[in-house]
Amino acid sequence: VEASIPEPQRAAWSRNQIQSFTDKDGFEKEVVRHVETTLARSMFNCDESAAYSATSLAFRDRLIKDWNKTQQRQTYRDTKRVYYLSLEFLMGRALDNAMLNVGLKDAAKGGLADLGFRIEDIIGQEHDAALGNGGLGRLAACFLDSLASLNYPAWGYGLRYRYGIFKQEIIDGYQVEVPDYWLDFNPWEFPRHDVTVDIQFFGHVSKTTKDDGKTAAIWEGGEIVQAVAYDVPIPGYDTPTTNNLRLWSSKASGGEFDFQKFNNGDYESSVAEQQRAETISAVLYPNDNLERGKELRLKQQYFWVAASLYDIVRRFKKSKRGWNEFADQVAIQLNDTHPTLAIVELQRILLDIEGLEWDVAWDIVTKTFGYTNHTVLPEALEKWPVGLVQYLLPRHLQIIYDINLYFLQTVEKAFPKDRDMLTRVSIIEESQPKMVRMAHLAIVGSHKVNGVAELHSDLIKTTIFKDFVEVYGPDKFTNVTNGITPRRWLHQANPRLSELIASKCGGNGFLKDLTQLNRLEAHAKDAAFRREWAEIKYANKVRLAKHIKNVTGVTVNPAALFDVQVKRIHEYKRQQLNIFGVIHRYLTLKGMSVEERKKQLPRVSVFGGKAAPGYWMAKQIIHLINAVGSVINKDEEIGDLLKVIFLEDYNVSKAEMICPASDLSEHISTAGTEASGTSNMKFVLNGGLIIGTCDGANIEITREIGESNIFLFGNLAEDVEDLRHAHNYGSHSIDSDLEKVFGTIESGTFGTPHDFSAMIAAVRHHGDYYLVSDDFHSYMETHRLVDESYRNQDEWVSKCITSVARMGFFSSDRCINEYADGIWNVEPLVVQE
Ligand code: 7GP
Repeated sequence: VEASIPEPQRAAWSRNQIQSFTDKDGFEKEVVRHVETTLARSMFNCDESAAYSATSLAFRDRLIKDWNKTQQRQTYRDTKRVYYLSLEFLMGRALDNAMLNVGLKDAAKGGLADLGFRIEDIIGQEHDAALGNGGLGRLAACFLDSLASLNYPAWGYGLRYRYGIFKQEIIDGYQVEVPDYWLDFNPWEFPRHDVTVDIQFFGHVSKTTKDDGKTAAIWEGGEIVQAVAYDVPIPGYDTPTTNNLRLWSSKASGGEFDFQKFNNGDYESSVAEQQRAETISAVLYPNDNLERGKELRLKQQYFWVAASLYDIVRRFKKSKRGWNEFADQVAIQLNDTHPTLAIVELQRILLDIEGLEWDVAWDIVTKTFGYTNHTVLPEALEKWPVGLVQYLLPRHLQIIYDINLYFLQTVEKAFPKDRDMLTRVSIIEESQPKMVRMAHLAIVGSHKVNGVAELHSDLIKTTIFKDFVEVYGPDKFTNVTNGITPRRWLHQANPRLSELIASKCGGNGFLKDLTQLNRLEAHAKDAAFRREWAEIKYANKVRLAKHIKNVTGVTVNPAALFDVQVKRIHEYKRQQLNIFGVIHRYLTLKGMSVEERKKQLPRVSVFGGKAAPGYWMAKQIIHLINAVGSVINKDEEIGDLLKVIFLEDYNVSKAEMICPASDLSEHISTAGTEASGTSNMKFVLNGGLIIGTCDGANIEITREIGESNIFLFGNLAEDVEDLRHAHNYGSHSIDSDLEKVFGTIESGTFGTPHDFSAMIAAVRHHGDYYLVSDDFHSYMETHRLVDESYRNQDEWVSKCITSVARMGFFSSDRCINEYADGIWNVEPLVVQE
């Protein structure tokens, strides 16, 4: 029961609120107060770690006030809210972002300097919040930033993993995984021990007859696990709006122990039960673009979805509105199929608990949900064995069967004689064992389905979801091209470039309206501006070179062309194509006379990215990159002309250092496989050019910045099918330059050839599924053009400036506005203060 407080009292309290600091002196006082009270230390032994803690706590206090006001305002106005359900939020560090978004980084910088610290060192103390694998999780984080910055009433819902994505160490050239325990001290989360939800698993379903004579299902028995909320404030940029990211943590429902067992002397099993419950939110599954059907993963999904829906429904009920208004008040976006059980859970709540009729309930459900697909790779499409769902969630399986029954009835009416159609679109795959197809369930239970770049959205309509376009018509399917937040990926990652841009764009307005970057275009040919621009790029490269020296011991020349490929290691992303290309470059250099060599352009090839622990081929690729580096980097004949670097443990905070330092970045997936890509946008926004295939968002980037500012190569998506077919059924001859590369590897130049034989066999003998050989020649030719182009620095820098000027479209703000208009039907809640 909430205390009811008389209005005059409330008003008095809000007048007397403790004021937030607004300048350097105020900030310093807060830091000292936190060091001496919250941390119980003295300023005399305040080290960097304590200074980080106190600085974070000072900013956290500010955020929490804005957060409270935002929540009050949203509750009071009672407008429609968006809920973004994502199993991954790859947030990175929070402090720098908080300082910039509230506009007090300079105050903090000065204050910390007075106390004897450099702000970069303090920022560097923070552990990344790495609750995600790659693109999908980072997109969710960019969306949260945009939602808050644009004042949308929005919540994120996810899991509070005790272990985020593993830390990667490279030992003797091999990836070694180390657990990422990140919660030692996390000032950015607020445990809400009063916000808990009991989540049921297992058990059985029985039927009862209600007063009105109708039957209802009751799900009973099984076990209960408790979900506890942890809230993370999400500050908008240059606005008081501070939204909430709610992460659920699992806990045994009996409190600390099962006391009965404990008192009976069965101490071990009472502790075991607690541990079993805590296991649910213990660890993030480390696969990117791959689903492996583990029982614990399904438990995670239901646990998170059920807790989130309970919370959403509870909040809706407070408004005392009728169910017919639910979809006018609530929009839920499914970040891929991981939260698809939310569709079934809402139908269950409306049907079994709230007593609505099936059709009425189902109408509400489909109006509420939207589904975003992030990949067409077949190995990533989620399917769960019917038996497993039955065992874990017996009532949900019944509802899934009913959803399928009614859906197939409508399909049958529309396609009377087409049995195959029914088999193809069915939510249940009639295989051995039978499977629940989550993507089909997500489509049937949503009012909109979107892809994440134009090509990808076209591909889902013509391949994996083709039948559904026939069933529902094309309007259910739409495109929302991905975007990135310019706050983190330009202003925070590249402060000097951001400042230079501001000086030509009439201030910082471009950070909220990225299309204002077009004002730069006029300066692309201005020699003085180009010089400043190039100087910043050089400084960023010097910083990266220092980091490379620190962590690998290799000296690289900052004047060389920095060629970067950082992303998850995956055959479809083709790091193997890149490293084969590097070997070819090495062979070419070795074949030259000393005189000829002198004319060549020095290059540094930088790689970074994690391989899923069970992805053997990806680990081989990492090993080859490291093996090649250890030979080339020691070759005195080659010297600065070529260096190969593998940066271990690529993550968000490292990306913030790497993106601003690249001259060229590689986005070279086999056409049709990379749904969008988002790092392509980050690199161009930071004044680098890209080499890439006609895939994902590369296509739209080309359209925006112009063909002459991008290095495209390779086969087109429409030809991939035929080429694969030809490899398998016709003759398949390998590119002759690539054969030379293979020969070199096989001769033992980079260590035991057997270590790399599977990578070569994949191209030579197993159908070259990713078209490495088909694209090799065009890839090498295009790299030659890159070298040629880089020689003319004036023109190169002009291209970079022009490209940045034309990147306005790729802000996640534009993207979020498209979701808001086209899918969620929500409005921003403008703040008057
Ligand atoms: C990724 C896509 O691979 C990437 O192209 C896209 O930019 C990103 O999503 C954001 O839309 N997909 C995943 O990370 C993933 O795991 C399978 O998808 C669910």
